[in-house]
Amino acid sequence: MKNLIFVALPLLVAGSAAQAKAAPASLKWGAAPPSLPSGAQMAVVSGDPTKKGKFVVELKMPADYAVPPHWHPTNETLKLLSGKLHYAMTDKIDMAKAKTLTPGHGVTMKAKMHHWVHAPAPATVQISGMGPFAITYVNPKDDPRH
Ligand SMILES: [Cu+2]
Repeated sequence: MKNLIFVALPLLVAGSAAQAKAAPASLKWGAAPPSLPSGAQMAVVSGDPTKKGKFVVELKMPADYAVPPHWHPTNETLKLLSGKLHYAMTDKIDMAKAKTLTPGHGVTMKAKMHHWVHAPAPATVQISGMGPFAITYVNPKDDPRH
């Protein structure tokens, strides 16, 4: 019995350390950059999306939030952390062509590939790629910076 306790304790410690790494408690949330439609919150997990190099951010989208058709100069990898996310690689938002991500699942949008996303209910998505993060809207009228 004594031996079992000595074996179990380090496992517990290792387990909680891994959990802390997966879900940083100290994320600093703020309004998403003006290149994204207003209403979303963003937090940097690692790196700096405005600089050269690898970055990871999380984006919290409210219900019925969409990022209209757009593309990036580099690959963008999305991983859904919570909620539900519709997406497709088309030039117009077309729910009939949408695929659905559920938590734990992801997709990589290749550089320059046109795509859009829509959250029917509040969703949190992890976005990773190589900075600097840039976004060009297929239809300039969709660009919230304009
Ligand atoms: Cu994108």
